[in-house]
Amino acid sequence: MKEKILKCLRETEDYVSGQELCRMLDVSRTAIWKVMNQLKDEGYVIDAVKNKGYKLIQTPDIVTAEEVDSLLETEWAGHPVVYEEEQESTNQTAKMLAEQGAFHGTLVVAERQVSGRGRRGRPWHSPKGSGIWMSILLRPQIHPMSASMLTLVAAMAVYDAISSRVEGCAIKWPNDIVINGRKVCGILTEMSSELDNIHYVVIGIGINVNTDDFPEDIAAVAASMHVITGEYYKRAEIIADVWKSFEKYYDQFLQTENLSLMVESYNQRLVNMGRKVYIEERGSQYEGTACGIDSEGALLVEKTDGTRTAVISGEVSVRGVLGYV
Ligand code: BT5
Repeated sequence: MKEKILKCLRETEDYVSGQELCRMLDVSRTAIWKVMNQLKDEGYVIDAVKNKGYKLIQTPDIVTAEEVDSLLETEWAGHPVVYEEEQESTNQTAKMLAEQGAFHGTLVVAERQVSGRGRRGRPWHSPKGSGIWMSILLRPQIHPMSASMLTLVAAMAVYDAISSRVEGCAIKWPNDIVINGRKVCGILTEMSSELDNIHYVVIGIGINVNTDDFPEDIAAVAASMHVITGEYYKRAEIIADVWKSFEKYYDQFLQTENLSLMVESYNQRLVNMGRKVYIEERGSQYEGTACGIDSEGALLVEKTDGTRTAVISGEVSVRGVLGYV
């Protein structure tokens, strides 16, 4: 009921009468009054005027299920939203829910992760109150070999949401979003499958939104949207934008089971494009020039001897010759 009331307050410019809310939601005035008080406790500023009703004046920067749900404009992505303030890792929670039979589209959101993870178990800094730490559960009817492309599909969606607020944003293949060469977002895709059948895929997304400072070990590579622009952002609005875009790109991906419908746009957003990159792959290292991705999501690299190779994401690290990008 809380998210329905929030949605209604959001969609109405003027005051919404208590009576109308009662009628719409088929509940008592006392029930409405209680929810209004809960919302105020959570930081919403609501003006209540006798004989006029309620008007939403200001919303807090929180990522509760009700806040996110009242902003989502998606058909399936983010339905339902599962919020728990503190979690080990939202990927972990999403995998657990998947094992219990949760639906395609279930979105897990945390305010803080105690044990956020990147690829190969690397730690992901996920402090309270400043970032977006979320994971979506997907049950795609695709070949397991195609699943790694979903990281790139998610990167397209996150790029849309960040670049509509901050200039200078780019994708660093395969799983980062960078601004001015610093990492603002990382994506971790995990899968449970048989050889030819996917049980589920979990895409975890971490975005540094309002983070002020970073621990020493990542301070040189990491940044937040706030550090770059000086602005503060409402995280739930960004979450809603990410999943709206994601549905669009996911549809395009399913049409062809590859990235051919977005490859051009992806390459325009690619920070590595035309740049020297240093590749570390299964014990071997080489340099080359990145020439964009192919429709399967592999990074095409021209080696110094002129030969071209397609680097598949996974057990590979790509960085700039002189540093992170
Ligand atoms: C990633 O791994 O970039 C994937 C990160 C995915 C995080 C999300 S948050 C929600 C969900 N739940 C999880 O537990 N994970 C996902 P990788 O490419 O391996 O990069 C990891 C490296 O990024 C670390 O070794 C650090 O150097 C750096 N790093 C750690 N925390 C960071 C942060 N907050 N911002 C920028 N860089 C960070």
